Amino acid sequence: MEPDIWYNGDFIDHEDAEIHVLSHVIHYGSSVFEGIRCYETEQGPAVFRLEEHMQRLIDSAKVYRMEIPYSLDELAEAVVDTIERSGLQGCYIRPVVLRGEGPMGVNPLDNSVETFIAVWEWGQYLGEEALEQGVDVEVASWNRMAPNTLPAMAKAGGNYLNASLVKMNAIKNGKMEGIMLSTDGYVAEGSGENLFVVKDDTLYTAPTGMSILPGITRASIISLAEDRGYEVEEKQIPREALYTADELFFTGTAAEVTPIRTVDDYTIGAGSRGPVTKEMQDAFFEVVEGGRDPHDWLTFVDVPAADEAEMTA
Ligand code: PPE
Repeated sequence: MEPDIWYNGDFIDHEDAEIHVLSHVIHYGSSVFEGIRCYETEQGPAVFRLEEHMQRLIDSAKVYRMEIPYSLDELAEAVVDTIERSGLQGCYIRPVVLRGEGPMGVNPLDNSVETFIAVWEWGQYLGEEALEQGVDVEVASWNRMAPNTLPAMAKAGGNYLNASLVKMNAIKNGKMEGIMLSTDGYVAEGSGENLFVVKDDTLYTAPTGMSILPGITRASIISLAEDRGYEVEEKQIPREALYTADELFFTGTAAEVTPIRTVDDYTIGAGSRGPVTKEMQDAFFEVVEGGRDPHDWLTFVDVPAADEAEMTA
C-alpha cells in the first residue's frame, strides 16, 4: 500500500491523486514544488529544515502569481501529518502546487490552484556508492537559463525541462550528472544539485544571481563550514576552476553531500572523496542522522512504529 496523499486539506488514496489532461500544468509546466527529507535520526524521525522549504514553496508560488490558500504553518503541519500517516520513519517529501482546470490558453490566472503532498522512500540519488566513491560528471552543453528568461530562484516544474536535457545527455555520455554554466559561462549548478569547489581550504559556490536554485542544503553547508572555521566565498567560478579544484561536491536534498571524482574526464584532486568533503558530509549527517541539532533545523515527527501502525490500521 502506497502512502496516502494530502490534497487540498484532505487525505486521498495514492491511486486517486489524479489530474485532468487539460490541466494548465500539463500544457505549460505551471507548477512549483519542493523536495524535503525526513530522516530516521537517533532521536526519532525528523524533517530537515521544514520551515525553509515551505517558505521557498510560498516564494516560488508568489513569483508565478499562484495563491496557495494555506499559511506556512498549515503547509508545514500538512507535511508532518502526511509523514505520520505514512508510517515511514524516513522518507522524501514532495509538496507540489499546480495550475489545474480552467480555460485553455497560456493565461493561468483563472485556473485552479491545487496543492498535493506525497511521500516515498528515496535512497541515494546519484547511485548507491556515490557518497563514498564520488561521481563522474560532465560540463553540460546546455546552459542554465538566463536570469531574464525563467526565474531560477523559483523551484518551478517548467525549469526542469532544462534540467532533464542536462541529465539525459549526461547519462547518454556515461556520466552521472551534468554541471551547467550560466549564459555568461560561469559555473552554476547540477541538474538537481548545487555545487561547491574546494581550493586551498576555502569553499567556493556560485552566488544566487548566477541562475541557481538557492539550495537549502547549500545554505546549511555554508553554515556548517563556517562553524568549523572555513572561509566560504559566493562568487563567480570559471569553468577551468572545476578541473583544478582540490575537491568538488554537490549538495541537495536528494543528493545530500555527494563528492565528484571526475569532470569531463579530468581527475579532481586525488580522484576520490577529499578530506573537506568528508568533513562536510560528517557535519551534515551528524545533524540529520545523529539528530544533534545546534542550528534548530530539525522538526521531530511522531511516526508510529510499523507494528503499532498495523495494529491501529
Ligand atoms: N539546484 C537544483 C536545480 C535543484 O533541483 C535542487 C534540488 C538543488 C539545487 C538543491 O536544493 P536543496 O534541495 O534545497 O538543497 N533538487 C531536488 C529535486 C531533485 C529531483 O530529481 O526531483 C531535490 O534534491 O529534492
